[in-house]
Amino acid sequence: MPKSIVVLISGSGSNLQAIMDSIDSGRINGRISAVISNKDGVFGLERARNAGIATEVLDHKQFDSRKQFDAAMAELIDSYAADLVVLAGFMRILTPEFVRHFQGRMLNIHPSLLPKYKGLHTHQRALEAGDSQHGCTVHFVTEELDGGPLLVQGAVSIDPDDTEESLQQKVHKVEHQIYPLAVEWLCADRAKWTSEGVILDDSNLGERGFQYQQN
Ligand code: NHR
Ligand code: GAR
Repeated sequence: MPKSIVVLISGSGSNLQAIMDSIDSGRINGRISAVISNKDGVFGLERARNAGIATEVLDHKQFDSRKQFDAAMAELIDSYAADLVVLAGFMRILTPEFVRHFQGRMLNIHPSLLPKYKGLHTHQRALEAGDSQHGCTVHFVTEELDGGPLLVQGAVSIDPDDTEESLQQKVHKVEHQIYPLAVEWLCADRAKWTSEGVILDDSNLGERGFQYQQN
């Protein structure tokens, strides 16, 4: 059975698009049951509608607390019988209750080589630190912000003339390669998070996850 995937977004949804394209090409054994945004009017919603995918807007400002917002969102996601929840540029921190409910079946893509630069403004921070490398990481979501077990990461080099924008563009390109790959592995039951760590096929990936080489 193809897996039911629910994608959470807050913005342009280019990672959502990369996953939709990979489904269309037959690489991912799954279907996107719904795209949920906490912001109305974002381009990611249009991408989903253009592809005939159900969309939902759940505006966090309409709720009295994070807890209530997350409870409503969990219920909405469950109504689509999600096997996998994919955070694709989703910008609201999730409560422990929410995270526990989807533990082991919720992924996030973060624009840094975790465990470096958890949180926001990662490109700027990598540049200011004078790093020679930067990148992105797909990880399982846990209560610890950007702190869950790593599944796959892809690196890019930082060149002397890179700016925040140029670096962000380079990282985005790799995001669009590694996120569909991670979703493919989970939908094929090839990857999972166990008490031993993150497993791909029969090998334990270790602390840093699979190291993707851009071609
Ligand atoms: N929630 C949990 N519990 N654990 C994670 O690992 C999460 C998460 C929610 C989102 C994505 C994350 C990222 O990849 C993510 C991972 C938003 C913020 C943030 O500070 C930080 C990290 C991430 C997403 N959000 C502000 C807030 O108050 C709002 C910022 C805004 O709206 O622009 O929620 O980087
Ligand atoms: C991506 O670069 C993703 O790594 C980042 O937001 C962008 C979303 O782009 N995520 C975060 O910063 C999470 N806090 P997209 O909407 O085009 O996929």
